[in-house]
Amino acid sequence: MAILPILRYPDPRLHKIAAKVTRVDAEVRKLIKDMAKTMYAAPGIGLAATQVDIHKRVIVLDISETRDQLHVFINPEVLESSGEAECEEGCLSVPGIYEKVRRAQRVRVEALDAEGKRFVLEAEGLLAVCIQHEMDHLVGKVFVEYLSRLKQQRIVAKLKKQVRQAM
Ligand code: GNR
Ligand code: NI
Repeated sequence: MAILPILRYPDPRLHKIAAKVTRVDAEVRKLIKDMAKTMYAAPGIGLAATQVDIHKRVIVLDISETRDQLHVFINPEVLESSGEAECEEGCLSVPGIYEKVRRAQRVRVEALDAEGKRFVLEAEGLLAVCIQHEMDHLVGKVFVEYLSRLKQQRIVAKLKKQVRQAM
């Protein structure tokens, strides 16, 4: 298993559109293992393949305190969403930035699991937030794009400063 490098906003590769997985084969299962390892090491509660520069519709997620409840979503689709909720979000591709984002409160999602078996999950709360955040990554959207232009500019400046100071 490998820890993969995570792309950082405003890397243009974060805006690529992920393609549907046509077969859940050994290569996809290897990707899932590497993504899980990368997410746990970061540490984060979710990771989309886009963030590790693999443009396939694959998400891993674990919101448990114990870090032992891995969820895998391949080709996820939202069947239904309802309500509104605001949550302070962060992103491994936007390190150190936390901002409130409004999303649906509940989502019903259909996806394939790591074995390629279809399932439907009803989520609310943090799980619903995280699923929507990760599904946005798969269509090239980063959470800061919900914020004002001014806030986005400030975030880019702050991230550039972080990179400069790390050199
Ligand atoms: O680790 C993460 N925490 C988080 C907190 C609030 C809302 C969404 C998230 S997802 C994020 C990991 C990540 O960047 N996934 O794409
Ligand atoms: Ni993210």
